[in-house]
Amino acid sequence: MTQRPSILVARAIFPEVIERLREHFDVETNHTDAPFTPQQLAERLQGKVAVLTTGSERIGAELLAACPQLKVVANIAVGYNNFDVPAMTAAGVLATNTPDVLTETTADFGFALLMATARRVTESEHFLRAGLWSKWALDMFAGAEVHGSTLGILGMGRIGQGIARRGAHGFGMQVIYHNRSRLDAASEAACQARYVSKAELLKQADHLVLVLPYSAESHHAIGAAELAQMKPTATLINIARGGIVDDAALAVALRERRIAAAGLDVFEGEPQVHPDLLTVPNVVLTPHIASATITTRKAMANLAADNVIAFLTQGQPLTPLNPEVLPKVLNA
Ligand code: 8YV
Repeated sequence: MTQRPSILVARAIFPEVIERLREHFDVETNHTDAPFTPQQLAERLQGKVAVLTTGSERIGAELLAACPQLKVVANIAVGYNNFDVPAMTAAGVLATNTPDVLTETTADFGFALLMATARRVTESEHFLRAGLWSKWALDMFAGAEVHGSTLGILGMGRIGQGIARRGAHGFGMQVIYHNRSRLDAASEAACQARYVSKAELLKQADHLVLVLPYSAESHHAIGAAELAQMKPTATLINIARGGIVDDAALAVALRERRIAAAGLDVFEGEPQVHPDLLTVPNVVLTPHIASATITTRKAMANLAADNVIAFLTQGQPLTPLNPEVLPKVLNA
């Protein structure tokens, strides 16, 4: 009997997805769900041909050199800044991610965070829970208008377009966006979005939502200089990645009311959060949950599993990031 391939699932995922993987492979799981250190990950990967990862596992040249049997790394995430894709390609290791299945759920959350931030939902709840509500007042927790306002989107991929559609069609917002490349006319029309420069976006947006991938280029795309260009009444929403915003500069801008409020689902160095963000009242903070519905998280885990199964059994991954390695890996 030929030996079944061995694979690792680096974090706890849904039991039914593990069962599907076990129909094809010997599967090692992470029972405790504690993220592995780089050294533990390298040890666990000895003899494994595949691994399902999340944003907490970094895959770079050093790890790849220590794991010569590895053929495929399937990220349970659409973002893949935890991968060094050129190093994976050089090592002949396939990388996959989970696009599409989380688009609408993540756009829903982007809008939820925008509304909670603009309308001061968590700030007013903290006030109420603290027993501070003694009388109603006309201007109590008066926030910013959402309907009819100007929605700015930085990064106009699938999720950015989902947020734009919600803003334009659901809330009658004027949608402006900036992106590395301009959308085609049909896509702009579908979300009623107008392309502007980054400077115009910062200047005009009442609510600015960040949905761009993290890279060296987008590191601190929003820092003190950019925050200074925004309206003092504006809100900033980050559902993309920590590191795109300079969190220290944002905390200063929030404290000094240079912008009205922020909603953050992602942080530089998460799960650590900049201590100054924890003490300013005008920020809504959530622990990287934009794609977190059971339906969507299952779809993401299943797509990562399908990538590994389809690649290792048929040589055809569903959503490869570096398909150019396929001939090399398949002929190895
Ligand atoms: C993931 C995300 O849940 O898909 C992404 O890029 O940020 C989230 O949806 C998270 O990265 C876990 O891997």
